[in-house]
Amino acid sequence: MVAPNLAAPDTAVRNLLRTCPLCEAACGLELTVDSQDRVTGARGDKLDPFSKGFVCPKGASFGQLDGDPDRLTEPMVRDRATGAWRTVGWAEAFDLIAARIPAIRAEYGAQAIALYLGNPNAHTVAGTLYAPALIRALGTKNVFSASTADQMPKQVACGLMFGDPLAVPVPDLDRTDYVLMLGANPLESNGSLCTAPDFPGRLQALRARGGRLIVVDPRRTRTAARADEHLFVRPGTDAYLLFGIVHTLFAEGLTDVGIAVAGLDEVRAAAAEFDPETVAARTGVPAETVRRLARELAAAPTAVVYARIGTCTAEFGTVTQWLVDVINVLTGNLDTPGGAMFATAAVRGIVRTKPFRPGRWRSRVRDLPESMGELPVATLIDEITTPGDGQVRALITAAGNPVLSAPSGARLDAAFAGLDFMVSLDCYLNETTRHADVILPPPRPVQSPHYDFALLQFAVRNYARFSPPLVPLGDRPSEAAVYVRLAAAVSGLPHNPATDYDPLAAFDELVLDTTLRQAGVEQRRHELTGSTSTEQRLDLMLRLGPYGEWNGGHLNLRTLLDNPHGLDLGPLRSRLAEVLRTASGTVELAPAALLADLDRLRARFATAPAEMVLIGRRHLRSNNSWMHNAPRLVGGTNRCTLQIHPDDIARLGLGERALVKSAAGSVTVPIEPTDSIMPGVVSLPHGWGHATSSQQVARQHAGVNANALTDDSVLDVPSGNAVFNGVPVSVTPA
Ligand SMILES: Nc1nc2c(c(=O)[nH]1)N[C@H]1C(S)=C(S)[C@@H](COP(=O)(O)OP(=O)(O)OC[C@H]3O[C@@H](n4cnc5c(=O)[nH]c(N)nc54)[C@H](O)[C@@H]3O)O[C@H]1N2
Ligand SMILES: Nc1nc2c(c(=O)[nH]1)N[C@H]1C(S)=C(S)[C@@H](COP(=O)(O)OP(=O)(O)OC[C@H]3O[C@@H](n4cnc5c(=O)[nH]c(N)nc54)[C@H](O)[C@@H]3O)O[C@H]1N2
Ligand code: SF4
Ligand SMILES: [Mo]
Repeated sequence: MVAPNLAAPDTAVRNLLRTCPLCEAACGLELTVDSQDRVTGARGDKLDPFSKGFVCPKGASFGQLDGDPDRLTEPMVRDRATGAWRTVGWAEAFDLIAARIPAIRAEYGAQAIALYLGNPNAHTVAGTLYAPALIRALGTKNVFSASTADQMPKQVACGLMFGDPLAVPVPDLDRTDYVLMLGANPLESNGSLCTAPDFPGRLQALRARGGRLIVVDPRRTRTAARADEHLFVRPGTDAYLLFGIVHTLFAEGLTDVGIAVAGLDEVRAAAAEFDPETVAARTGVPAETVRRLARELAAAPTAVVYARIGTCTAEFGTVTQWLVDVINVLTGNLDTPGGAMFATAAVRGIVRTKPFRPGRWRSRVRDLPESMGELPVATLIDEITTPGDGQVRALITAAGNPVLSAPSGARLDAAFAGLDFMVSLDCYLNETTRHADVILPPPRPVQSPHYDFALLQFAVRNYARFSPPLVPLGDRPSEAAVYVRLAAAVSGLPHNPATDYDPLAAFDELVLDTTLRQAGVEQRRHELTGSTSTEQRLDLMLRLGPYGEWNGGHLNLRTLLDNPHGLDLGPLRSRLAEVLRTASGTVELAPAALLADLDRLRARFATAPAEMVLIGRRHLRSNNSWMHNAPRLVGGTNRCTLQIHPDDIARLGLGERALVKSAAGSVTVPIEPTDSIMPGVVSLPHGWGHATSSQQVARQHAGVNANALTDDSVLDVPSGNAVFNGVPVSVTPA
């Protein structure tokens, strides 16, 4: 054995900068990369003007996630007869797909092929810029994504109120005096639809400057424990609570609407029946508290209501999200500093000319409405298992794990086994991708470029940062190239590169041409820079954006490359007139589609609440289903347990494990007694249930699939969103 020469420094070790792609906070990271291109360390980038050195345990484990030995490095093909996997070359993998998908479409039509796009697509350049090419190529209405298991209620509510589902106002965290937060736990999640690195620090700063934080949650979470006040609320009843606040604002003459709105009288009328006394019995929040919240929101110099996943993935998700912004409007806090504001990202989102309209088409089996080009993921199972014209026979999943994340997860597991053909674009062989015929692995994050096209639209401060790939790709295709080649393969177009043909560059050239022409700047094509066609597209979008060089500003790709720690673009600014796309040209305070959902809300009010309901939970060292394979992130408090109040344990005579049953299924799970949860409520984290995964570490901490319990037959009607919180269950000794 040769002793390592410790005296000679490894000159190939370098510190490199990159945005963290692991959650919505978009923190700057400083990575240590060794001579073998392995990431051996990750710290917060102190010079990032937005995250200022903040890092969480996931970001600090970037190296373990990036270098996970279970990550797939080559395409995998499954032999259907034996179930055995073999690795194949890229050309062969795409040839196989090209041989099957077009044939299935020719025989059964375009609807026979479904697409599911998972959450990490929101965190990759490939998912944002190139997944749309695959959607277009497939031409199917059966497009599903994690959005209808997540934020679609917010987008539908904003679409109806502001005319644009991407116009989502965010709390102006750094300037507000008062935050009423419902169904969010940013101390664990670091926030969502609110890009705010070091969310915990920002909340601490709010309180330090004399502001107040009120948290409404059925659990006393870490966020609640740090708030000025925590209010326990019965799961699924936030709409009643918010209506109680709206009622009080009108009843006590506390409204102060400083902007042009339509529908004020209709909102007042809708809130009339939900007086604080009436709603208190249902929500568990006393009437006097509801009144006080209304008065405090109205009296605070600036205030904002912010509600997230606990209120979105609930039976009245869209109505709740609507009421959040109704209150922001009624208290004069929409589009004003310290209130709920719209970010001005350096790259524009999709520019919409007509008002948002949901339900342009409907799902085949359950007749559920499309929103933003997608059908509710809760009905993917029905489309696969219900025979008839248009039945889904082939599926492509990209960066998604619906077996663990969709409401019908456990049933999807069985349904996927019955598909004629399945392709997964994914870095792991896991609970979902094990059903694929072909798995196409993306490169490691450190080999991929990063720009937060989506998340910076929801940032609490205007900011931009670009990270080029830090480690060469070698002979693997980028994830962008995989998307484009997949799109070509399913279309029967040339999908493999040749000496004179690069599918990715050809696609980008087309996009560049079209965009240049539409913007009337074809003659400036030569000014674009970028070492890849993807970078040239980013350069063009930056130049045409609100701060862009071709738009009276200074920003282009070069500016971002010259500022590798990121660029601060200033505090949020009022810009409602720019974002509004409603027919009336004003904020629609009482959209007909939402008023129409109130009958359902009233009907639920008239029925007795379930005795015991299930809610979800997130842990700091976890992210949905796919980070349980990093040894640093599993174990300790990050475990799949059922949180339950000691009174319920005594009442139900529970021991160490419990059998939890819902209308959809059952699981047996260890219980975790805690008085931080309301009696009558139990909480189970999602993303577990790894018994069938090929991820070695995850399998040792398998846990159970919470989505064996969530019921795909119950939906938030206006958005079709899945319901994960407030699921009626029974809990008995196991
Ligand atoms: N019960 C319950 N269910 C829930 C929720 C809940 O609160 N409770 N939350 C919902 C929410 S908010 C969400 S967002 C969804 C998430 O739903 P999904 O997106 O379906 O689930 P993830 O666990 O995020 O799966 C991500 C997949 O992408 C792969 N992956 C990771 N990085 C990359 C990459 O860079 N490229 C590619 N191609 N693949 C990658 C991983 O291996 C994994 O298979 O779950 C939803 N499900
Ligand atoms: N560490 C970690 N970070 C993550 C993720 C993760 O899995 N782990 N996932 C990422 C993703 S995809 C998302 S979408 C975001 C989500 O980010 P958040 O919205 O902050 O999500 P959670 O941390 O699940 O917090 C939701 C809270 O809602 C509460 N709740 C449940 N039901 C109700 C209800 O009916 N009413 C009210 N008022 N509260 C309720 C729960 O007790 C919980 O505390 O987090 C992201 N960040
Ligand atoms: S908070 Fe999110 S973005 Fe920041 S380091 Fe953690 S995982 Fe990464
Ligand atoms: Mo999410």
